[in-house]
Amino acid sequence: MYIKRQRGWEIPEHLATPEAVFLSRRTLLGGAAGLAVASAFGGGRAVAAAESGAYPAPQNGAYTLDRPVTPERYSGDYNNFYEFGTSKTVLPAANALKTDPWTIKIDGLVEKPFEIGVEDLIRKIGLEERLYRHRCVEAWSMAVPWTGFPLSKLVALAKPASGAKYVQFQTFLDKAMAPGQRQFFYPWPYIEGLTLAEADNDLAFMVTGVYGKPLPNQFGAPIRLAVPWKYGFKSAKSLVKVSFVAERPKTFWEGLQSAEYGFWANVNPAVSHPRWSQASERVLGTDQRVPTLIYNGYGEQVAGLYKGLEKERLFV
Ligand SMILES: Nc1nc2c(c(=O)[nH]1)N[C@H]1C(S)=C(S)[C@@H](COP(=O)(O)O)O[C@H]1N2
Ligand SMILES: [Mo]
Repeated sequence: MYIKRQRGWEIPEHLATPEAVFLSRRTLLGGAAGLAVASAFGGGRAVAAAESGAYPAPQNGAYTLDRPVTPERYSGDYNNFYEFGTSKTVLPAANALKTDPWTIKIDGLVEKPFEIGVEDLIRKIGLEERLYRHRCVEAWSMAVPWTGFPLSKLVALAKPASGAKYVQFQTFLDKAMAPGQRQFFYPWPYIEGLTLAEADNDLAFMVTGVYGKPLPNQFGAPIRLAVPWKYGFKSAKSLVKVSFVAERPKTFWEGLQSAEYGFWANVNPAVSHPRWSQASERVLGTDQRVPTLIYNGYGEQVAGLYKGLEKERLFV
């Protein structure tokens, strides 16, 4: 058992039984420790982008929720960010993430590769707020007000060549900053990918803020992806590179355990993870389970993307 827990690809199993952990954390939050955790949310990171005057951004009313927004005291203290550890409490470790300055590279099959500072990118494209659901493959979920811009706007800026079929997302690689990256058995850096058509879907969102302010580190500052119709692991954090490529990227989770974490990873309550059901989800900050919806409730916007791909393993 001990060895199993040391292996990255076994860790999701123990994370997939978060009830005990979650309940004990709630007990903690009721006490003095909760105050300490809550006050840590302010963080130093908010300062730089707050100066840019970009937050809070106007809300795009097209993206509404069927449930309340998850309070930050729950979503901000229950994160997956393996670069900073495999527990859900990565907030203290993520303080080590240095996000200013931060540039992102756009390369691969594009008209002309470039590198741009996140602040410049924000100024160029502009920001909006959207209320999105988020469904982790471990069967917990939240609803959050992300601030960012449609990924399609970045695609337009990149001007992909005709041979580009996929978009690959890469997280930073810095062992000195991120203790989790010293764990050699993980295939760092964290890589994710979408088809170009998925990237161009209006729901695919590049996120630079949450709760009306720049992203606190543990959410994947200063820029991450949100792909709300797919399991949460597709939404890669702290991105340094977006590459336009001809072949399907080999993702971090496929590298660890391809039998359990596929490329498409669309949310589907009818297709169980090999080790647990996906039929329902626990909503962070509540003791309730709610039914999980196909494409996490976004089928109207995205189901069309998968016409003709029925033979693929679309659902984890
Ligand atoms: N770089 C990186 N991105 C990542 C992860 C990670 O460990 N590293 N975890 C993923 C998973 S499994 C989930 S559920 C979401 C969690 O996002 P949140 O902490 O904002 O809730 O981030 C995703 N993006
Ligand atoms: Mo996840």
